[in-house]
Amino acid sequence: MITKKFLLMGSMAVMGVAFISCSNESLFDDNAYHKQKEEAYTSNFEKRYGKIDPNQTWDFTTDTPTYSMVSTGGATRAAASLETADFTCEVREMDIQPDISTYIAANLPKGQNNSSKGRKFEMVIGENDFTVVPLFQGCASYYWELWMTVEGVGEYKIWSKGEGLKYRKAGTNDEFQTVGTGKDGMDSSKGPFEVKAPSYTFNNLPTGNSMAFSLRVWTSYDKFLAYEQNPLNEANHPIISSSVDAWMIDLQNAPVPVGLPEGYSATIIGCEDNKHGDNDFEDLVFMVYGKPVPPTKRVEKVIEQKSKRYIMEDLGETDDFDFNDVVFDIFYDRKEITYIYDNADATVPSDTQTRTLENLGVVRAAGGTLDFAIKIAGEEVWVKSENVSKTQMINTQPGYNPYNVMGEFKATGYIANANNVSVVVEDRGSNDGVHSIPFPEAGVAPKIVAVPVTTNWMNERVKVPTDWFTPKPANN
Ligand SMILES: [Ca+2]
Ligand SMILES: [Ca+2]
Ligand SMILES: [Ca+2]
Repeated sequence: MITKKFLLMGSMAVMGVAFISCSNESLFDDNAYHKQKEEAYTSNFEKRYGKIDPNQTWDFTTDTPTYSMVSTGGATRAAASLETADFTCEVREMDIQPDISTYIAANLPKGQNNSSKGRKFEMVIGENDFTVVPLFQGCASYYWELWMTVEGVGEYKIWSKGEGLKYRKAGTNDEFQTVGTGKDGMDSSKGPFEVKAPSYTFNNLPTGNSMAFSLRVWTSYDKFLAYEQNPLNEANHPIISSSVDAWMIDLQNAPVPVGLPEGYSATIIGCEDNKHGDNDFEDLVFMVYGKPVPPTKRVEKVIEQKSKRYIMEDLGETDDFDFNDVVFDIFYDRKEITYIYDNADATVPSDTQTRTLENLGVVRAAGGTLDFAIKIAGEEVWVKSENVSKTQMINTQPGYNPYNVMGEFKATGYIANANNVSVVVEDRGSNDGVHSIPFPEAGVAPKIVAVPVTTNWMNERVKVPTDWFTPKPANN
């Protein structure tokens, strides 16, 4: 949510100037004042970097796209159910032997990052039936449902947290205890356990189609109830934690469970329920089995994007030229590309899907002591004083973090060729108002320049080196 507070205060300050100047004999001309500051800046800039070539432009970036693996999983999406297919699902109860909880205790220790134990995946539906069985439910305060998404069919809810799942310490005659919908899950360090679990056997799903799993996660059971009452309210929508977004992994070294009938194989899947979570992948562990189990496909997602870094001199100190008073990156022409492979070892994808993403701005540093607002296409998108103290210099001291994220904003309307960015800065004096710094025209002393995002900005009060601004010959 962007507020307009900053600019309102700015215009009030300008009104203050007008009032004071009217009541004063010496007429104070705001434009003249800023013009004088501009001239002083140009003069200081040329003293430092030499005479500016009238053809010199200030965008030093190239147009090369970059690729990066998608690291974040479930974006919040609208939950929709399409139970239109004529497949069948038979529910039974299944006894799970203690070998599974022994495996989980050894391989998915609670609270450890276990993401290297498996991979994100899809499955391919075969001609035979297959069965989904929840095996283990860790202790977690979130509430979730296990869903299946089948290409060409839709989404189908398989199971909800706690439903029909019972366990007891192995080798005892204790009563089986139920697992609830809250924190009262199974603690793998207190096992091994014998488990009675519901099993869901699917028949007649379309052979050859892709299938993926997801958890729909609500931060509490109350949130889920709010969703049930008002599913149209976006605030009640679940987070989607999916097997194609690496929130569920097919465990690579898992055993075939003791007691599966002859000839059957199984894939055991660990789930993480929280995108800011511990990645222990033991919040839910379930298996898919069949004769054979539906084969797993490898899925990879990458983001292709172009980028520019804008670094800025805020006119606070006209002889400073560290160009780190505002540093932000814009990622544009963004696409998420999903590569789908026939099997885990394939090197050539059998299918790709592309989704267009919104332009993204990331604020990296703010090495000035004046308040400022970043504008994209004339829209205010980020204000320093709404996020940190305006006088604080952030991430510009030696050893600063070049990947720091001070803030993010949607860069809707950004046009890379036009460099339609500007920064509105509060002036030094309390009555000086604000002034807007656009991306500079060719040949003027720049206060903003665009550089590749791989270019590091200056440490505090270190001038940008002269060769950055060496005049370049005019186009051809
Ligand atoms: Ca977890
Ligand atoms: Ca500066
Ligand atoms: Ca600075």
